[in-house]
Amino acid sequence: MEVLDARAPETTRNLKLRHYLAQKPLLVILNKSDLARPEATAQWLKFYNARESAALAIDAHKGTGIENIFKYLEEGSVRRTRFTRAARFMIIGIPNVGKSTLVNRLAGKRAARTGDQPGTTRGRQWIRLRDGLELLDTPGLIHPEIRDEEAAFRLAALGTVKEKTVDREELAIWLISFLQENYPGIIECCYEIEESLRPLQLMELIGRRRGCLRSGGVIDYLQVSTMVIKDFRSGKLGRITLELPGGGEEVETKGIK
Ligand SMILES: Nc1nc2c(ncn2[C@@H]2O[C@H](COP(=O)(O)OP(=O)(O)O)[C@@H](O)[C@H]2O)c(=O)[nH]1
Ligand SMILES: [Mg+2]
Repeated sequence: MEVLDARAPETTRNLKLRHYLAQKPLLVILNKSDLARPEATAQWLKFYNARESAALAIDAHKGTGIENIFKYLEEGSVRRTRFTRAARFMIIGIPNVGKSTLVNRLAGKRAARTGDQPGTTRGRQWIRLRDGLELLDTPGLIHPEIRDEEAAFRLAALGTVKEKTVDREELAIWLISFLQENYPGIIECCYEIEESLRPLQLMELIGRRRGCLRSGGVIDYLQVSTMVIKDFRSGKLGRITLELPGGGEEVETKGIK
């Protein structure tokens, strides 16, 4: 299972994974769907399901959609490949997409931990879920692929890359202009300011409104940036998806119009 952030599925995806998996089934999980725009998530599900992978949208935090994962595992392609031992699967994804949260959700409280080999204390542990299903307890961590500048901004907005990868003030400016263009009215509504201004002017207005000031009444742009990014990540700005599937053959991505 590859866990993606539903707000930017292609950007948080590892394009080489399919190649490494060879013929093994891959289930794409669009996690944090509670923070994404529902219509956009529906488009992404259609996009992935029409291609090589099955895809499901979930909210691992609240547990929404977890039953569908079990349904897929029990009835889907995993079952059709005749196996003589438990079907084993693992969770893979870039940092912060919710892998650990999902492991805990799937394992629940009653999960039995079973060592890979008796007597070994180190090494991997398999968590027995339901009949014939075992989950590797440690999710596979993969590095995000930073394909271009826009992707870097999306990854940074989602908190999946190290803070120093993208300048925080530049990120806030990118986020504000993305929202102005694709989600008109959101800034105006959330910060109670007129939004048809340049992003930097909006930052100043937000700073004044929210009291992000340094001594002498100077706007603290870093503080404003931190707040805007936090408001996006926590869902305070609403349900926002950062990219939609492109129309062409190629897996291209674009903003929401
Ligand atoms: N809103 C929301 N937050 C989530 C969801 N899944 C995980 N999180 C949060 O995202 C953050 C990262 O989750 P974690 O499981 O540690 O990600 P990991 O780095 O991939 O293991 C944590 O603060 C989680 O509570 C979800 O479906 N919705
Ligand atoms: Mg983790």
